[in-house]
Amino acid sequence: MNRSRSSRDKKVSQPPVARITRSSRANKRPIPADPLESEQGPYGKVRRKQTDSALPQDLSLMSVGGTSKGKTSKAGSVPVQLCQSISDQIGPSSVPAKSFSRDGLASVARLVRLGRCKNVLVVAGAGISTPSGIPDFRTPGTGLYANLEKYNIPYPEAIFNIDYFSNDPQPFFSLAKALYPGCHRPNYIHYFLRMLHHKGLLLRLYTQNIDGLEKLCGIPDEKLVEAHGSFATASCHLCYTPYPAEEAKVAIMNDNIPTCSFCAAAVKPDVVFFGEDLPQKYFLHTKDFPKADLLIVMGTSLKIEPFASLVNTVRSSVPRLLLNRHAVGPFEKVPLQRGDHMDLGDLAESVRRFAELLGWNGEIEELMRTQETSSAPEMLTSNWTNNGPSSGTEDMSGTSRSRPGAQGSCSEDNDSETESRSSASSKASK
Ligand code: CNA
Repeated sequence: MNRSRSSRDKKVSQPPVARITRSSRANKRPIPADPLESEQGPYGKVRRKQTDSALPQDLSLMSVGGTSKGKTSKAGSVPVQLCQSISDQIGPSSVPAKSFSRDGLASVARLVRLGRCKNVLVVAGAGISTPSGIPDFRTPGTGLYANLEKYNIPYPEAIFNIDYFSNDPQPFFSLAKALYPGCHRPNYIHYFLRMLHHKGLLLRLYTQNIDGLEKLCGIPDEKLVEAHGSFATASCHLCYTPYPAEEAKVAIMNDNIPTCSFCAAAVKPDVVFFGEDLPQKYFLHTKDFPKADLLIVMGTSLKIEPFASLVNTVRSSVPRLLLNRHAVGPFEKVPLQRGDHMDLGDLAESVRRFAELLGWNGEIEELMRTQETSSAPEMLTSNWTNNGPSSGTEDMSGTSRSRPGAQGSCSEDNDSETESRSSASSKASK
């Protein structure tokens, strides 16, 4: 079909695509930066001919046990692979939650109220959507990885592995039926983020989530980086020929495999699998993180690279706030670095308390009421399972693959985004 061929032809004339793939392996050594291989990409400096899965700057900062903010780890002495395995063995930090509560939130809320934080970056994960009824990956008992027996796969991550999908797309499609947006609504946490934008403070929200709830609550496209893709578009997993997302959804929901009209391979939603490239929009991080004056990390185990290393790329003077059930990434290091704060426990409760300290709670509740009463569709029955033991380990193998073109577009200089309630509401209800 012409559409396919022309899309292929276009790919040939496109500038080289940066290769940065999703992986939870933290054991890759940094590649020395070669300035000759760098070029100015659409979203900042990107590497050509990259042979590994993450930007050198990401890799050089990578350490599961924690590194200095904005500084290269001297971990030459401790192999990163070792850090990973130790961290995995000890699991969630044993740092007592109470010792960090309130003070951290109050300090950061004070900074925001004083007007010191006008370029806030948020790094989010599956934990922001668990209150909406969507399980995360790793929470023991309820996480997806604990409930994968029914998919008949050799190890949990196989379900998101592109090579495995190539051989057998069925396990992912079974899961996708439950993951497709439409069954779930944004919760208070999403609306808190929306309020951050409404107040003109959100520089960008980097999310690993694929549930689309950030968009659904009204956070505009240009403020959002869906680093692991989404169900909003679909394409051939082999030749990347685009495929109508709605048709793909109908096929998957009816237990059919959508196939590419160009090469007949299986089509999948543009969710980033292990071994696949991250969307080009992800490269906004090279401009955003040096600009940030506050980083909020919420609901993520920081186990998936290169996303996890983002938190180490803000300037060392920038305060970082972790809101999560337990300490993760650089926040596992005791004592915390100066400028780092945590509020450990239930995320929805922490965010509500944070909003109260900021004096935003009433506004958020009203926004939520307006939005959810006007736009909530009939809730569909959720397919989430909720049984079985936790599995645990990570083994991410996968061949790096290059996905041509960026997903969506974004504007870089849309920093004055304070919007009126009515315009915010009308956007969100679309
Ligand atoms: P993860 O590894 O499962 O970590 C989630 C983190 O959130 C854990 O540290 C939990 O303890 C914490 N958490 C969960 N619920 C709460 C809560 N109510 N209060 C406080 N803390 C909580 O998930 P990550 O996001 O770190 O891993 C990235 C993966 C998950 C991405 O690639 C996603 O595509 C993938 N994922 C996304 C969704 C979604 O879109 N909603 C769901 C499941 C998995």
